[in-house]
Amino acid sequence: MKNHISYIVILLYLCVGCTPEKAQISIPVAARSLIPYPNEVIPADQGFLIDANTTIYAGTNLESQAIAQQFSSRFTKASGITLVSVNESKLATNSIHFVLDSAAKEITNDEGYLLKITPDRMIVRAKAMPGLYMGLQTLFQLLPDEIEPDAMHTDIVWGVPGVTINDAPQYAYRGAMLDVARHFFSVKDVKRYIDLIASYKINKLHLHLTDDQGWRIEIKSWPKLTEIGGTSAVGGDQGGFYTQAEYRDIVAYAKLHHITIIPEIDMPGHTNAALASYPALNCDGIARPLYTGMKVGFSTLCVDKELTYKFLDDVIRELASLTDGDYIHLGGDESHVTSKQDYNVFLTKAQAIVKKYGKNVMGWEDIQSAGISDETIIQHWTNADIATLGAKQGASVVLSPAPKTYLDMKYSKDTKIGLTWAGVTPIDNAYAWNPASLLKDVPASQIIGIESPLWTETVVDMEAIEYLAFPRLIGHAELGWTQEKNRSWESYLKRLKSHQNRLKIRKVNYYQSPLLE
Ligand code: TNX
Repeated sequence: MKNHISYIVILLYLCVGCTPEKAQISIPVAARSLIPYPNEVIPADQGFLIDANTTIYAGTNLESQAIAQQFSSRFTKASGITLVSVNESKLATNSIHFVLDSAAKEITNDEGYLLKITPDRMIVRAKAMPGLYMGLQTLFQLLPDEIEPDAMHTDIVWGVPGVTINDAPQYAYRGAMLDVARHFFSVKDVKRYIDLIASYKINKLHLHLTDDQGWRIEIKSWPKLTEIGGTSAVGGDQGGFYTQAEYRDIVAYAKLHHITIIPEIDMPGHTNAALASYPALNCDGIARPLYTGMKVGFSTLCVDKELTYKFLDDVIRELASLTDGDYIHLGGDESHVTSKQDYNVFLTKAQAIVKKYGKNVMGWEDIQSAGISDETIIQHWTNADIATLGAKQGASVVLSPAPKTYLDMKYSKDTKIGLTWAGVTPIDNAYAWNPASLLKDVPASQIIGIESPLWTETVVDMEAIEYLAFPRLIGHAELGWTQEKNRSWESYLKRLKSHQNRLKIRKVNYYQSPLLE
């Protein structure tokens, strides 16, 4: 492993006339790999050294105190040094500050932040909590790699480059999607995924909760959905589901990481697990057998039955009560055995139910045919013309073009897991595209972000999730956050190469692409 520390100039000397015994440190900011790259990075000569006398300030605001606490506890775990925490805002030297300032004029966005590192202090300033959290992630990236959890290193000089960073995201929606239906993943796995994606400022986690192969969320008024439909998975592998308490735990954990969970109940197709659980949901009243294959497009809810809408109402009511975000995802893809007319009737009714429970609709681009409102988010995955028709109705668009963002596509033909229907996606291909110009006839203002789906037909455990997601998802995080003028494959590749060390420390089973050699 190449050690990039070797080219960092660290000057440690005692500064005459400064705070007694505080050493000075000089580290070029370029020696730290910032991903996603911030809007504005102004390097300074002298940096900050965290030592046993460093104090940490978060004012009287409980939320910013919680951010300071996150910094301290991770720092203590990594260094063995306990930072003294002070809840008043005195600008002492040798101090770290987390400042929530709703009047800060230089910060234009709730997720934006200012970070200033001088020899005397490090200040992260934001006008809202999401910005303070995003600034914290950047601060971690400015510390030595050993700040990554979980081992303790007592021999590290905890130097931070001198720099002023003024940052804010390009897109409000920066998402990852995990398909927990084809294979089920435990709460622990989902939390690990949340930990990892939060570091790259991803702020949405879309959970694909139901599909032909499994129903993964407890619905108390329809218990057989999980008692029966929760038991299967692709390949006859073990099924599973989240109780509502477990799901709430995921939502709360995500919230701590400033990530909103977007739940998806895919319909009217991709519903075999529900059709196997309740015979009455089928038009012929006969339960379908559980399905463990990988084909898509063979199932449909019964559009003409009143019971279908009672079912939907119950499912969406319960799901809405578990959802703290504004959106419920209705799927709507690949309903190949539903007639076009039935599909549109069904989705019109389903959208009204989502509205009735106070949420907005998100759906795959296909749902536009039913008529959608301008509060809808459509997710582009395969057909630019269809997505464009959705945008023409005023909807916002999240981009998940399969050849670029589908994390289940193989890296190369030799990749052992994954699919190839949208091609193979090496790491440069996943990065090198511009969200603003992907859909020629959609105004840039309607593109609200990008999302990277990980479908799990071939993905059976956390190692496999990490292998397919990393490092491609890191590149997508940069596409979602960083302005185009600050992005280039060359710059990103250089940063990613040295960032690998952090993935290793975190024991992420990432794909060591030949491009990283
Ligand atoms: C297409 S993307 C699907 C999924 C599959 C995926 C596999 C979409 C809306 N539908 O049902 O799992 O391809 O890559």
